[in-house]
Amino acid sequence: MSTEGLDIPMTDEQRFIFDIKGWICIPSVLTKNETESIRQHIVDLKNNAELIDPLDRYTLAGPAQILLDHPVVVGVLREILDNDRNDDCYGFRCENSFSIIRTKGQTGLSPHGGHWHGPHGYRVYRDRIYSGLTRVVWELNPVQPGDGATAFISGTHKMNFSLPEIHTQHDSPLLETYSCPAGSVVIFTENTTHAGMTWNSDTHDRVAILNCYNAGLVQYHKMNLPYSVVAKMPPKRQTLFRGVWQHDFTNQKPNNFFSQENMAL
Ligand SMILES: O=C(O)CCC(=O)C(=O)O
Repeated sequence: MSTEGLDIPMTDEQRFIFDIKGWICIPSVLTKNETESIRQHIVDLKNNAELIDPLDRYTLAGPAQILLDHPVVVGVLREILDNDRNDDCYGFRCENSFSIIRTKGQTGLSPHGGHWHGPHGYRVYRDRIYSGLTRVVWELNPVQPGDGATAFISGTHKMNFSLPEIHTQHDSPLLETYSCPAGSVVIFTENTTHAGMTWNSDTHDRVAILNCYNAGLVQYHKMNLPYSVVAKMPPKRQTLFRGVWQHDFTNQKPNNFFSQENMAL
């Protein structure tokens, strides 16, 4: 079913789980066709990039562009990062995107996480989550139990003591992960300790896109994205890449638009 134009708010259960664990998995978000074309885009980026239009040679472009403000992700990010500034401008911003193609035996980073106290940190204030630096993982192939996708030490986004050395390794018994069909999404605050586990599937690679978001007035990653890539997007999606400031008092202008001059660095 196409979800274009739909408003899909975060559910109370999703909010509860996100707050207690620091991450949620929402299964079967994409259609089969969407999943297949986006997975092919990621595989082509790796193997045949020269055949792709240069402006689409990004993990957030081409068919993967729709993931940036997929209604399921927007519904969650509005609740945990920022509400829309108005009907035409998102409150949160996108600030990084990369993909993973992981074959059997390949491993990602060992357990790490931000645990920041500043604007990138996780907090709850007056019934509202402020997730800080937030990652959205799109699994484009099935993840079966034991395959080994991203794993988390749930609850560490609110931990009060340093992570013991023993839990900074991939064999920490506290790491927990998910299984899900292709086309599912996992959203986590980067304050939760997380790791890229060894991929174990005999039948297929792990193929995933990992997009990163933040509240409107904070930036962690330097984006280095050409203007022409963003210019190909619909206007509201472009506002995910606007500059990081609130109000221009000289010109009496709030920051609720994207332009070549108003693009995050
Ligand atoms: O490789 C993975 O599955 C996790 C990616 C990761 O560690 C990160 O986004 O910081």
